Amino acid sequence: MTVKKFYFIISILLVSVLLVNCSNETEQAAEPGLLLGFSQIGTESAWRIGNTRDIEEAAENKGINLMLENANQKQENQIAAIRRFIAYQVDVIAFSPIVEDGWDNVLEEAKSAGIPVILVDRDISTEKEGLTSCLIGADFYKEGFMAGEYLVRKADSLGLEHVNIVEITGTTNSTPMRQRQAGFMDAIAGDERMTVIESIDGDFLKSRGAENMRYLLETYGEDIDVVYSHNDEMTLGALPEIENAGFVPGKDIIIISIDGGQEAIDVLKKGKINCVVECTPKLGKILMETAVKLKAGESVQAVIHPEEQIFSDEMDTSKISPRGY
Ligand code: GYE
Repeated sequence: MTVKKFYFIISILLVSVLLVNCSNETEQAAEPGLLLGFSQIGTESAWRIGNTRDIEEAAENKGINLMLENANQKQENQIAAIRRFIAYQVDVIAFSPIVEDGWDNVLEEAKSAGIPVILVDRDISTEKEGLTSCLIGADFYKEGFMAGEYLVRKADSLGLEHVNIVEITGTTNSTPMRQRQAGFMDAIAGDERMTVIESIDGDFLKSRGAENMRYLLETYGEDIDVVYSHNDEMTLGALPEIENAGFVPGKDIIIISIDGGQEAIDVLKKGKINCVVECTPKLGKILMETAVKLKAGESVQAVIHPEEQIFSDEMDTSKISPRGY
């Protein structure tokens, strides 16, 4: 083959690779006209920050225009954001309700404006029908249940006779708080060794995890066998307090957390956390696909739960791949 012929074949190959890439890109940017308003709760955790990033990336990949508003942990800011989305006449509204109650009025307004609403991550509680189109988020009951099942196995393996548990919960009246508690309680209900000595609201915040842990240690000291914390942030706040009080987390006190962010997984690998139940924040892709369907007037699945797993000292933790949040 001559050098000329060689370069000719190479350039034909390059052009075809470019063409294939271009057609993929146009396929991805299929919805340039769709305007999606999304009200995010805030920036309280690595989970939340990862969730926001994932939603931004997914919107970009699909060519969807995203109006993103951060409510800084306040329901009134979320309500105001939804009202702005209605005034802008967005095609679809999505939001992660910080708590379950108090959404009827603003959602009635969205309904009257004919704008479909997607619940992301958390649910609402309402007597009214048809205010929202669907919910995309984790099965929090199952997460709590898996945490409880782990504890029963752990108590078996250590041969414990009495197990005193303190629970640091997420924001009162939020879906993950209610369901993670209910699932956990149901999983340990039949086990007479288990006693929850106190449940306390840590609002999903690291600072509140620390503050509550200090109080719990002052009150119950060495009677505490287990800390069940509803998210990694509160767990990461609680751990230094446990160490300062002279206990070894993961050994003297069993530590159970939820979310599965990288920082908590690194601590699990060091043995200071015993179990982390995964809750994935990667809801962006399915959110965008659902928004496209709703704009087109298609029906969507009422509840979509992502698959989740459990990471614990029962497994080879060195095999856990990077978490991405
Ligand atoms: O577990 C926590 C957060 O609603 C699942 O909110 C979410 C929770 C998550 O900020 O870290």
